[in-house]
Amino acid sequence: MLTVWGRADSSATARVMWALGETALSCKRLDWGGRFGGTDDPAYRALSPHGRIPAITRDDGFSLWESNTIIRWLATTCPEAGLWPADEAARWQAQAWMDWSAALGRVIGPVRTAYRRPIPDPAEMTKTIATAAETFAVLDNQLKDKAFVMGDQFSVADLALGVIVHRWFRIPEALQRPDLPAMETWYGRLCARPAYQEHVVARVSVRAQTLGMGD
Ligand SMILES: N[C@@H](CCC(=O)N[C@@H](CS)C(=O)NCC(=O)O)C(=O)O
Repeated sequence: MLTVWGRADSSATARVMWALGETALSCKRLDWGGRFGGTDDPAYRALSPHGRIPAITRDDGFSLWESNTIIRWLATTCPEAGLWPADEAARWQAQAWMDWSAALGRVIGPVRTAYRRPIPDPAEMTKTIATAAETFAVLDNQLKDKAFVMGDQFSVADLALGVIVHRWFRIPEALQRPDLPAMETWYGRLCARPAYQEHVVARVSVRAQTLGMGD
């Protein structure tokens, strides 16, 4: 049995739970990190050296940390799920998109900080959204003539990027985020996947949204 250590509303945990939902592997998840604590426990640090969530463990002692690495492991452990492109070029391009996902993470953070301030500064919101849009436009361009990041086949690249893009579409519409139509169409395709609905849409940024912050 596989165990995922991480609270369900963490974006990195949601990414792994979504990936698991795309495979036939069963798992249990332990609430860990954030308000649940536990990340400084020495036993947890042995699993996750940086004390971050998620980590996974298997009953035979195997363990892993870093969500994108866990996704790579899952994709190669469950080849029948078809998440790991068979073609060599597509496989390595997918790795590049996975690594590049960190660039999206870096630009969406300041946007969220700006619009969640008790008294938001309109100039800060406009500037951070414009900066983020330049980076998100790179993904929009990649998706222009494709169903998924690597083409027709859903893959690890979509798994690495889909949670961060969910955060983009959580930016309140009133803040006039620029249109990125190919990315929006792709986001619609992700939203049609049950595992994405269950582990990402229903979990990530839900709390702030119910507070009316549109997060
Ligand atoms: N690059 C790491 C990032 C891990 C990370 O920063 N996780 C956040 C949650 S999304 C965390 O552990 N925050 C502290 C906490 O929840 O206690 C990964 O993808 O696994």
